[in-house]
Amino acid sequence: MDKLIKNLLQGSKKDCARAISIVENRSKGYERLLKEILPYTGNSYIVGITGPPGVGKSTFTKEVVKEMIKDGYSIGIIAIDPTSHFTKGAILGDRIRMTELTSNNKVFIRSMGSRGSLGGTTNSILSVIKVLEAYGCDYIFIETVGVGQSEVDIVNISDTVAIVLMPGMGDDIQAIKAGIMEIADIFVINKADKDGVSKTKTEIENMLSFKNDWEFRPKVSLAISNKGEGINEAIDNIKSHKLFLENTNKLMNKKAMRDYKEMDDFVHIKLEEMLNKVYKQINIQEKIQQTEGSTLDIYTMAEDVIQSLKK
Ligand SMILES: Nc1nc2c(ncn2[C@@H]2O[C@H](COP(=O)(O)OP(=O)(O)OP(=O)(O)O)[C@@H](O)[C@H]2O)c(=O)[nH]1
Ligand SMILES: [Mg+2]
Repeated sequence: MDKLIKNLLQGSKKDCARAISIVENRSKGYERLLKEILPYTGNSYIVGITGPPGVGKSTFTKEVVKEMIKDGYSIGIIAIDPTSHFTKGAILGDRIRMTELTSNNKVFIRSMGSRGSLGGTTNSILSVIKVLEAYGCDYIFIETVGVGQSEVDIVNISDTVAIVLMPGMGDDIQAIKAGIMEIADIFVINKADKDGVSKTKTEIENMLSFKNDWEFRPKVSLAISNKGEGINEAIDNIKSHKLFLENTNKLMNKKAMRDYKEMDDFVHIKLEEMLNKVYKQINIQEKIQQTEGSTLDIYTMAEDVIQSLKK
């Protein structure tokens, strides 16, 4: 473990991958690992990339990352995979269209299931972010599908949320309007080579003008990601939102919220562990099965469980 931590902090990709697996699966030693890397965390800027399926989120992210590594930044990419809890690294690069980045030393790519690999209620993404921070990522990009319905709550995780859309999504925009207004910091209309770009842009601008007391009015830009066009403008927009957060002390608040959430996740994990122990001790399953037929006083039973938890 000492060696793993040392190598992780020195930028070993292999050990970063191992450390992520440990915290993701909450395997033996994960708490110690997180505690020891804590002093080296908190320095990454988190960008959430979200939007409907197939609009080009991965292609866009890949192009943004390609530009940013030219400027010397180290980047982490987490793709939240809603379909599978276990996506093997080998097919990941293909699936999220980032094959050409996987061998780059400045880029670390990882896919995660949306509900945590243990199938529990808490997702370990905040702990995975900590590992990537310790690894030395300047920016961490998190790609999720869908807006407002994703199990991983991208707003509470990200410093900047970029919503990617494509032309001809009028109805979709209507459907997700409320959600979008709440969470978007920048908009990217990708596939600007397709018909209907200006209509979609007008729709978004109109939607934004319903509100006139923006602290930071989301900027809307166009991109043709598969040709690498419009990428620098989107990066500028991300950076101008970052500057806004820094100048208004809001960046610190976001980090504090993430810390609170991670702490709360840990409390829940610990409580769940304790609860499972108590259930085992008092043979709860058996008790419930034995009383088959008669009315079970589940309320008193629940109170007994809580009492046992307190012991
Ligand atoms: N015409 C056009 N096609 C694009 C553009 N950007 C991406 N594509 C294509 O759109 C398809 C989907 O791109 P992805 O990047 O996988 O989209 P995604 O939003 O990440 O998809 P999911 O993760 O499955 O939701 C691919 O075939 C891309 O090559 C673009 O600007 N114009
Ligand atoms: Mg994708």
